[in-house]
Amino acid sequence: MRFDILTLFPDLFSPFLHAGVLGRAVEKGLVDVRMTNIRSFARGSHKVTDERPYGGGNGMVMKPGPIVRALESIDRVAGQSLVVLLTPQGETFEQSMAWDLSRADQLVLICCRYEGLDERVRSEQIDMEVSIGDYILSGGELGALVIIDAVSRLVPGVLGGERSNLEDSFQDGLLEYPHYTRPRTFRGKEVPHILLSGDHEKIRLWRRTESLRRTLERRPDLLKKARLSKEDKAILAKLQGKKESDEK
Ligand code: J9Q
Repeated sequence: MRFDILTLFPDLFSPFLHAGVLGRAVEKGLVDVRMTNIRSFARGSHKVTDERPYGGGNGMVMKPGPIVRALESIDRVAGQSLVVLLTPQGETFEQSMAWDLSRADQLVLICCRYEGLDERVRSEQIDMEVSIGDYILSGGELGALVIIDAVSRLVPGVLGGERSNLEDSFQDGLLEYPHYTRPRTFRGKEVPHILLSGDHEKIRLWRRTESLRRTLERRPDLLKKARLSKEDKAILAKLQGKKESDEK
């Protein structure tokens, strides 16, 4: 999987690309990340990359020239190559989009700064616009890192044997159950006794129930898309009954 990042701040990326799972994937050559500094494609002695907007108003707009020349300098690999713009106006990034993007051979990620990109670049050169969520950032760099991290984990070989069921299915779209490890008693609090029972069926049922309970309490929106078995629906019905009586 090849990522090309177009940015005015190439120095922001390095530690993320060289630590942990992603760092190992880069080392192994499973993921290739290249950086292009948009400023290198600006002209004149001042290397200006932004300009005041036509029509007036606050803020600056990224000049079309440097971005387009930077984009034209990228060598496009064979197969599916997508140019992605990080922008608050894009489709919201989520795990299903990470899976879709992981099928590409190359993602060219454009990190804009300032108020945004000249509209003529956006409409002509961009395949896809992506937002990482509804908050205001200083630029697209954190979005590019989020995409690289989430997508790389789905590239075959990157997680080796350690791909958890969690990520294969996003736990069927549910939140994770609570986890415990040694010691058995920590500051007076015990591990739930079922987890020490050795009864694998009971443990499975407990974990599934806690997963559903958490999702119902914290992220009921996820239940609409979740893949639920008959057993899940029965557990949920029970939990919902309880929840209603708790609220009374
Ligand atoms: C470029 N706020 O915000 C959420 N996803 C992306 C962004 C963003 C931003 C400003 C500039 C991207």
